[in-house]
Amino acid sequence: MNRQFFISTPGLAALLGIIAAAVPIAHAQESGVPPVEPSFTQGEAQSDISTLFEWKGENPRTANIGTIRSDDGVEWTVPAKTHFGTAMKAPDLYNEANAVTPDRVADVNLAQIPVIDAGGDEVFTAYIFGDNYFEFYVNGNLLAVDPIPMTPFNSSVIRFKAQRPFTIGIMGVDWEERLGLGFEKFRGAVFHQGDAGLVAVVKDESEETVAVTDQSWKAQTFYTSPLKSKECLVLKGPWRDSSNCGTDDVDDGTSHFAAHWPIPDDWAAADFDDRDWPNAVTYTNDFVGVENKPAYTNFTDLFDNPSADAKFIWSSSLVHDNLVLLRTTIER
Ligand SMILES: [Ca+2]
Ligand SMILES: [Ca+2]
Ligand SMILES: [Ca+2]
Ligand SMILES: [Ca+2]
Repeated sequence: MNRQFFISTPGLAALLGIIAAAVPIAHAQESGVPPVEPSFTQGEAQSDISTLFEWKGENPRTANIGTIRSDDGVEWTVPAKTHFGTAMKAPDLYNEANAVTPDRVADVNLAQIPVIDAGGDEVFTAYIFGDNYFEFYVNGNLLAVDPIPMTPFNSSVIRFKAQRPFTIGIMGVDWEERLGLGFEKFRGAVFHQGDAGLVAVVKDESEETVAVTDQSWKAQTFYTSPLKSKECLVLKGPWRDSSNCGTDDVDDGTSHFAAHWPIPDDWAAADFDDRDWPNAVTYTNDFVGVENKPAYTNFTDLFDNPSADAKFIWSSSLVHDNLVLLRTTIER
């Protein structure tokens, strides 16, 4: 999100990326799991382009999707196949597009938020800020999707009934304007590398925090781009490491590559085996760049609570990894 950070200090960003990636790579190598080879596409998607959402306010952006065929003949939806058109939209914590702009969480009337039945009697409340889009599952059931695929930056509150233990699955998508390439058109840069990040807090009915996003979550990437070459992507066990691929904006990115992996049908289920997925990588608020986003900063007592600090999480590349699946289990 903080484009200036990447533009002005690419060396530092790369160094931080290497440091952030070092620990999980070691873990993944130890697991001895053979890597899953991706399908590669090259260039911008040109087929089945449609608009999911158009933001016409300040800094107007359009969230499109499209399809692109890989070398091996598989058709991929980019940036992601979503349930945006069919699923319930997550209620707003903060959303300029719906004129929901509370100054603090105390101004949010939780009683007005519908409680979704996810199987159980205990009521939980999840607060989520995702750059840019998320779909929220409990025990494999899709409860709600982010109402804003790209911008304006928004945050959501989802209430549901469940029984402990239960598994939360979140599909996170870093949206793009150059479909299939992961590039944005941003402040005059026509091939700008956008970045991601997601933070969430889950509380029980007594306001006790039962989960925050941190490195104990599992995170696996299923779509990564732009890659300046296929070879810059390094597979180490289940680790899909793009740290050699460069995060600078380019003048012409139309020949860059993307890597795609098929998403397991049951990835969000409680009994899906995620032991071989890498742990999530955490990123600081500064690195993600949220200081100018009230959808986050109006709720720092939620997201930056000193006794239960939710971290921004993602896979090893906040820039290249554009479709990341995240999982955690809330124990008894
Ligand atoms: Ca969003
Ligand atoms: Ca983004
Ligand atoms: Ca935090
Ligand atoms: Ca990206």
